[in-house]
Amino acid sequence: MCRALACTLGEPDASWTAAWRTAEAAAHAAIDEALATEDLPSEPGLARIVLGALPAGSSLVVSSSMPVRDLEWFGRPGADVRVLANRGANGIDGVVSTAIGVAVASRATRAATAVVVGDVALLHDSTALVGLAARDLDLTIVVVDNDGGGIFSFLPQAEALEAGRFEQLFGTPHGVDLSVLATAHGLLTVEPAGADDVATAIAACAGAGGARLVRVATDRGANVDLHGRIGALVAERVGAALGAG
Ligand SMILES: Cc1ncc(C[n+]2csc(CCOP(=O)(O)OP(=O)(O)O)c2C)c(N)n1
Ligand SMILES: [Mg+2]
Repeated sequence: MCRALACTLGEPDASWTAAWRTAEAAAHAAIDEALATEDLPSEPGLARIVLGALPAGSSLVVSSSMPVRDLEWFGRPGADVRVLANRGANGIDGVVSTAIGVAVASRATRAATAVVVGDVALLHDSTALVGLAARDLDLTIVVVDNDGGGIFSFLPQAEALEAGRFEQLFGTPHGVDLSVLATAHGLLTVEPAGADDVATAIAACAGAGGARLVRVATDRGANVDLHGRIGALVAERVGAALGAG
């Protein structure tokens, strides 16, 4: 169909393509600029660096909810990493199991596997951790721990409900110490303290062999604000770049 369309439509309009490239470059520069002042680990910041932190030839599984959205919005393109996702039966089920399956399938080539998963999705599939440490796998579990379902803070009910009721029904904080959970299953764990430490931690784990957990602690409210700031700066810079072009 694409070939047929190309024949019918003829040569693409070079200025149209160039405008998209200009917008893309302006958006990437704006994302970098907005993240440059973030000292603490952030969800967009993690999405921005994760592909580049993995060894070439790795696989990355991204969980439903915010991880897959953040990777699409903020991930820096160009890395030699295979990206996979599994919606499961309902969205956040079976994410760790999926990553273990990918790691098993990658064993023959010794390629590393990583998964970026939310805290609720990890807890939903925590029985996948049973016996994991004893398996000959290269798997890095990067858990974005915002103590609940961060995606719901972007939805209208975050404003419409009284805060306590929203937390009870949507935020669902659980207070589980995920590093202790991983340690209980014999996994090595690391908790990067600063924004710049996240890439270092992932790079140190991926390809090192074994199953490891990197816990990236974030805040649901601050995450909504940061998404808003990045979006506003991207809109401003893309508008300016296209207006100027
Ligand atoms: C099996 C299943 N149960 C519940 C849901 C509804 N749901 C969608 S996103 C979400 C919260 C996920 O939280 P987390 O994994 O921590 O990711 P975050 O939203 O914080 O990025 C829930 C409960 C679902 N999609 N699938
Ligand atoms: Mg969460």
